[in-house]
Amino acid sequence: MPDSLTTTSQHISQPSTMASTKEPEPSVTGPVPLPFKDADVDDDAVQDPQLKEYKRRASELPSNPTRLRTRLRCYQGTWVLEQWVPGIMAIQRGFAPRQGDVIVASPPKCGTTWLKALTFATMARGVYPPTHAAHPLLRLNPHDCVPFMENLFAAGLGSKMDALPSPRVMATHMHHSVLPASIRANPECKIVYICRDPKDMLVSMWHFARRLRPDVRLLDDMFEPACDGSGLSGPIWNHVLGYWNASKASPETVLFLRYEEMLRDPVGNVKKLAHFVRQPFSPAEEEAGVVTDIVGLCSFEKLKNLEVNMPSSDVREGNFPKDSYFRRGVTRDWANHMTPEMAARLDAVMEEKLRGSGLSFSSLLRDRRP
Ligand code: PAP
Repeated sequence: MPDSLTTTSQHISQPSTMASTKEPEPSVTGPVPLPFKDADVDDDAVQDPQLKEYKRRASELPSNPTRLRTRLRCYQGTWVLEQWVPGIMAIQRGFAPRQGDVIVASPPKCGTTWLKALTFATMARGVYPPTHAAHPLLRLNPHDCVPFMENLFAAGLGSKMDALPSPRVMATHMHHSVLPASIRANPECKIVYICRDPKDMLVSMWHFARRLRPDVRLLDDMFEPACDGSGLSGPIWNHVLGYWNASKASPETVLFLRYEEMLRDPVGNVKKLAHFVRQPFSPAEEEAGVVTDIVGLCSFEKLKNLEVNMPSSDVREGNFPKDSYFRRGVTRDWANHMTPEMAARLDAVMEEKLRGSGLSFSSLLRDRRP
């Protein structure tokens, strides 16, 4: 962390001091940019017999052949990338949350990158004010500020989380039902969830997958599995419902956000987020424009045009280029790629599955992003 950034802003409401099951580092305030890459593999750790056993068990789960980079496996009723399964098993067995932890949860392609950036920028603003010339989000992709738990634990790097100062921010695509009880039944470990119209999620996922596999087809490889529940992170209705119901039962531990609403009112939603993570903006901060500065720093246009997120930047063999996380950033792009029949069918599936929950994707407002 640069020395020039270590003083805490006078205006900021600090998170309440809390006792924890695992004592946080007292001297440094999190979250901090990651001193590791969550996709880096620790060769010693992957020789760990426990991880090898998880991989063996993953290979025996029901599978769904896809044109994606790896096959999907059905684990505890959820369809996940095979490479994530050992990570999920390791999280279920050994993740030790701390009080103050914040988990960014989402199905893939629903605004994870954006929410990671907003959560990081909001929670780290005492150390890294959003207008600071050396803000980590100006030199790092948001995925390098907030670790993806499944990859980290699958690579045998879960213990690296222990070295991060509190409060920590981490991310997952796991269904709520698959989270370990240490997270699910822990009022001190907060979950910020984001979802999106499944039609836009699918179109986004299709474009993303095509960056590495141009032969992936929207209809056969994405749409049909989404409708029958066997697509990536499916059944998507269960993914959404799990967090929706949890947010209703425990609004102080699960914040349920929607991509379309975030586009419509980013400032209002960032205030909601800050309040939820116990770092509400003070009147002085609001007066000083800190909320709009955070929204601006994390905006699609700002992040997409940073050198670090350009197509050529930091592409490792077989990995997605950073610019693939910033495509269009709008709602209703599905209309450019799906037939009206496809849209009506997926809408009908979702309506039926969500009926009675109070949640619906049919009445979404049009994008009014400033
Ligand atoms: P991930 O699950 O692989 O991390 P995720 O970030 O959830 O992906 O989804 C990417 C989508 O979020 C892209 O949508 P699109 O394909 O429909 O364009 C991407 O453009 C959008 N996105 C990324 N960053 C932002 C942002 N700052 N503001 C709004 N949308 C964003």
